[in-house]
Amino acid sequence: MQSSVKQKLLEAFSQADGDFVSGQVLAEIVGCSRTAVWKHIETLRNEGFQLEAVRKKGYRILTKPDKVTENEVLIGLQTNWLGKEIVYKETIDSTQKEALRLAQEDFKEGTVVIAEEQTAGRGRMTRVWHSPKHTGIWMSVILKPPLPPYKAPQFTLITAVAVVEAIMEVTGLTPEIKWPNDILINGKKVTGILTELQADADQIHSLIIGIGINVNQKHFPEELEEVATSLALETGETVSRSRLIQEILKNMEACYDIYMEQGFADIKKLWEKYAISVGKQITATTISATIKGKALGITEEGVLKLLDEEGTIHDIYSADIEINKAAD
Ligand code: BTX
Repeated sequence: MQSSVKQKLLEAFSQADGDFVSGQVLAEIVGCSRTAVWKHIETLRNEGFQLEAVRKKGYRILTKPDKVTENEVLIGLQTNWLGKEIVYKETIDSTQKEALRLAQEDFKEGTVVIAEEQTAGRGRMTRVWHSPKHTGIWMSVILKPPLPPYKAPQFTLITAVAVVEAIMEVTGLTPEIKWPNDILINGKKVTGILTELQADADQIHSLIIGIGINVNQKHFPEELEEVATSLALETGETVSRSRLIQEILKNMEACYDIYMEQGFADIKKLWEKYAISVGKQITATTISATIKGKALGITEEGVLKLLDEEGTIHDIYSADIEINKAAD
């Protein structure tokens, strides 16, 4: 089935909100015969959708599979441009790698790569990101903002705000942001964000924003047990991954649009509201040094300001942050 046909069918079901849509209406929306509609419905069934067909009433969706296929994400997606093109893979090495490749192939801004499993998921500085099958959200978003490269770190912060608000909305949990790219619940990491860019000296060509969320894992490998958690472990319930993806994309689009129209100020306020490190005594480990001090906040560019014990203020562009126990 062509993706545009799928999209039209799923949008029609989404608008019907659980009610029947007649075969005739579907045929008109898609621009094909009623027999062709029936064939498309069969394809959706093969993907795990449960669809009821009743004579003289038409079709309606009963349940969606807990998968994160393009159809799963498209039905009910409330965005104007973000996520309208979904590239779905059952297994992939890294969605970052694939998104980078697609961005070079001129795929549109707003394209999202989603996988059920990553065999070589990566964090910052070639660290490994554990991405087991069917339990998490492993996705990369392609953005092409017409901005200079120094603005790129702001997108990690925009994404963190969008993800925190989506998790709050879908689960009722209250996650916190640890600068620059971790989202924690009860002190354990539930989400990592990785922003990579292709740019020349003056302008970003594409930003690839990788988002990894532990959703329904019940166990972690030994080395992560102490540091990682999942939404299911925190709520005691299974969480719909597709619903969470939809919420993230909706929030990301809204934050991006605000940012492009009004600048970073409003996003910065939200980020600071959710951040745990601001005002705390922290240790920042950068590639070249370890600095202890008080986190004063972030700048308009998303740079962390750190006041050390000698009274010097450091600009931290990238680091691992530890919040010291003796916080003031
Ligand atoms: P990071 O470098 O801040 O964090 C990586 C560290 O986090 C690892 O060294 C490990 O200690 C820990 N870790 C690894 N896997 C997990 C996990 N599932 N949950 C909690 N902690 C973990 C963070 O990098 C950025 C991660 C981005 C991941 C996304 S997934 C989609 C996209 N594709 C891809 O390859 N990466 C991104």
